[in-house]
Amino acid sequence: MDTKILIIGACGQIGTELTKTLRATYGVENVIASDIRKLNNDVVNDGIFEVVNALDYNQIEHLIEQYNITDVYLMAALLSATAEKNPAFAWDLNMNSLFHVLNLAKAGKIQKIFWPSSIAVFGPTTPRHNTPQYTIMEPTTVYGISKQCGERWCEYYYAQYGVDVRSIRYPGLISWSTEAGGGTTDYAVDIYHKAITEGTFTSFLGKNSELPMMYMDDAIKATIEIMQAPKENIKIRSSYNLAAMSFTPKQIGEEIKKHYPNFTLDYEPDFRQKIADSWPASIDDTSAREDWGWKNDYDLENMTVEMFKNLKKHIYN
Ligand code: AKB
Repeated sequence: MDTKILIIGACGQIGTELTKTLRATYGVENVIASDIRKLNNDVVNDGIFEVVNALDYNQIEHLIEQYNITDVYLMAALLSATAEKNPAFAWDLNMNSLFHVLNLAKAGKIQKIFWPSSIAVFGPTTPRHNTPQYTIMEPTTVYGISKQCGERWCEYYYAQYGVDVRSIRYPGLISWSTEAGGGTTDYAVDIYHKAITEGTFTSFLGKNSELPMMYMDDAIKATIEIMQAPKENIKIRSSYNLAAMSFTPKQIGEEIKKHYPNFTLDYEPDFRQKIADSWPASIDDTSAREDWGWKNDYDLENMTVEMFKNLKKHIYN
């Protein structure tokens, strides 16, 4: 059967770029983008788009039947900072949307699921440097708790019902074309915009707060590669550690100064500092590299070149 894709949460930070790449890879007619709101953007205007509430099982089931969907990418979620402000809704959205899709696969209505996890599954008792695939996991954020529980359910549905669900633990994601969506790592997107528009930036994380990060192109590549990998190569059914680079606000500031020598940076840590302090500084992603051939293309240096090149060409031209 040909691949027919439904993306839930297609207008978000990852969904927007994922939709574009999936349409280019599988054909516009084979990718159905959906989100709770209909924006005036490329996701809505450049292909098939449906309004869908990720918490409505019947709506999702109806779309799956209408379009003969085989693969679902469930990208709808509340991220770490937003989730702390609305814990009950974050839990509801992050968990029940996953259950809907897992149950649709269990019922044989779809063949494959992609569900994103995060470095937020780790907590303050996890080894912070080169965090292993298997280690202590005691997340202290609502978002992290929902992702950790989601991972356990993914593994359970695979083991009990043979549901082909695949997942990666995204680090902080940096993109020039889409806004960050309420996370603790968002400063690393805003800093590039402010370097161009104002020449100065105030970071909501302290200067030595080191976190794992990734350029969006690498994250999209990983997402599509894990979904295209032969089933037998996917040996981990909770979620794979995934890494590309780690840096502090001070280090990204120094990289930016290579392009904008007069750029200034100061620090006013807020409630997100506590979240960042509970997460790893760097990640060991050997399993993803060995099992399905993951390899990043971007580090801090070439990502910064790409960010400024694209922001100047497409946004601030
Ligand atoms: C966040 O900061 O909440 C996200 C994440 C690391 O999952 N970017």
